[in-house]
Amino acid sequence: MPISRREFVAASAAASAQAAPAKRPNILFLMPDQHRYQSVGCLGNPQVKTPHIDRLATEGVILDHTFANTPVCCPARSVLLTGQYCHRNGMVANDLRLREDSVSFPRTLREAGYRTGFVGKWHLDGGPREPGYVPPGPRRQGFEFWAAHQCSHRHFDNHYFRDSDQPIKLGKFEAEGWADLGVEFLEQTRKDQRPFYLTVQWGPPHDPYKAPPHYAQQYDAQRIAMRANYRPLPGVPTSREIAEYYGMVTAIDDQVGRLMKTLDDLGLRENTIVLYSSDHGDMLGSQGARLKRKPWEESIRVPGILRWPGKVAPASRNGLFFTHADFAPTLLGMAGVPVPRAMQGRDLSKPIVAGSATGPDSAFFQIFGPFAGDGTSGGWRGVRTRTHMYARYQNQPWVLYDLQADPDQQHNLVGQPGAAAVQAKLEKRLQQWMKETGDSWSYNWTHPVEDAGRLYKHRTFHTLAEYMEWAKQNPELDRG
Ligand SMILES: [Ca+2]
Repeated sequence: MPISRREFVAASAAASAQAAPAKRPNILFLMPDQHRYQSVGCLGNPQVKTPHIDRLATEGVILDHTFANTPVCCPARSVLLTGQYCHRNGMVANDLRLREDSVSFPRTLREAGYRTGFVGKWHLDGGPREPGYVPPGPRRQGFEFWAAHQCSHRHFDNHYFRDSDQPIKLGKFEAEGWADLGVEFLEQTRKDQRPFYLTVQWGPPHDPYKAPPHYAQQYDAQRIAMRANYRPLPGVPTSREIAEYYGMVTAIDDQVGRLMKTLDDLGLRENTIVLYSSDHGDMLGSQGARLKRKPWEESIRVPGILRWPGKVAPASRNGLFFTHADFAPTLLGMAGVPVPRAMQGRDLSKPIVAGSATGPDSAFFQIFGPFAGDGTSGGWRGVRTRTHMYARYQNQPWVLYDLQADPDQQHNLVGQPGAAAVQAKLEKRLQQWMKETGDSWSYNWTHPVEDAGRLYKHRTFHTLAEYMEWAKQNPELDRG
């Protein structure tokens, strides 16, 4: 039977009064690629089988307003790592290289005595994605243990690197293969007593939409209930592909269970913070759209489930806005490690532990340029409050939704007389976000740099300006 928050706090206080000074908590951050909020059992979709993630939620807190500020891969990962918005850390386009001197919370944790480990898809190194080796040193941004690939979508046939440029076959579907390496890192705690930060960053359920048969067979495409805003336009995923996506989610879920069991077996459960989230969602045909970079819930909203035994009340829910920019400062706050001043996000560890929703009044979103590959026509900025979502291009407002009356975002209120007052208010809040974070429309770009791999196929760039200069000098190569 669930205990009340009051009983829980009283019991924890009594326990901590007798305890010796606590060792810093370990942190385990689990992050599949492209796992949207709407495709988790405990987050309101009973069609998707996620028993282990659901259990994590009953043992911890659901942070159900967790959002990706820039809902696309490299930018999102850069925000998570640096606690800075993309225009500040430089990762305004997919496949740039994150500056080697970036502020990075794994580096901060390492300096504070943590053992740090990265397993999975890195995607912060820019340049050609294959073979995918990132050498030891500053390009690893503070990670000590390394078993990773820069970026590959070969989920059944991936390879990885440790500290040499010799590729090692993963030999399994990524869900299990990367988890094997996570287990290896965790088992090293038997010999290494330092507190740790480990992150396992899976490629699935990112497309291609294909799960191992055992998982795919758990879903009947004929019986998938499509979201109310699903529109079967050409090129969007079918129910068959959504069934495969769910299969990949369940494959990840099994490995979440395995990693949780490993924590238990090693006696690490009590002093380990576990956070489950994703870099962005997947439209999967909602709004007739595919993939991400969109201002709609299926793209921006991601799972946020955090377990911290004795600190965060089990089976609780907290609706505070928790965006990617807040992850690094919040985890540092939980670890008791000072947050570097260069970070822009907020340390929300106190309200999360207190079960309070006091925090930012809204979430801020930025996309800086077009990508024909998923139908994104250009850069936009957005703000989401508890009641509304608003986004605009530089030259005109784009979408405005009343999320209470229209949670599926099917009635765009932009420019409607009845919505003028709320639109003006959101416009003002958006401008405030841009000003507060140092953003400006001048960070946008229009050249199709993200299409056909232009930005990474031939060489590595840290900035758009560097790339544009190269493209001018090499027009024959810059055809994608
Ligand atoms: Ca991604």
